[in-house]
Amino acid sequence: MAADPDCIFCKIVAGEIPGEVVQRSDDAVAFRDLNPAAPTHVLVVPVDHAENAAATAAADPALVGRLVSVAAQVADAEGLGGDYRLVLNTGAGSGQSVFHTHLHLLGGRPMTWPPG
Ligand code: DGP
Repeated sequence: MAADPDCIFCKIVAGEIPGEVVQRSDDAVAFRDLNPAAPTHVLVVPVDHAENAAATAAADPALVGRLVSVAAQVADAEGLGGDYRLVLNTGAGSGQSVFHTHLHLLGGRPMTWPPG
């Protein structure tokens, strides 16, 4: 689906509501999370709406790889030195709250495992 008129991330991608965009390409946009859980917390989203990473992978598997590439570029630009966490919450039970695919890039502090 190209865009969902009710989707907050589609609106950020379209510039209809504010977002602190740090990188943009034809098929992906990276912007800072509104409620950062780490000193660097950036969301990398596909321009095309899909409800989660599995749906994006089904529609365009290579796009998931491009999202990871964007996250790695942002991590470098943020000076994370190769230490960061990438998260794809998938489904409400995982903690997903916005149903437009988004890759969390978290860094700038020590990470613990397992996540909550
Ligand atoms: P998740 O729980 O995996 O669906 O993560 C959704 C993230 O999106 C959460 O960390 C907060 C962030 N978020 C929600 N609404 C907005 C918004 O309007 N702008 C920005 N920049 N981030 C948002």
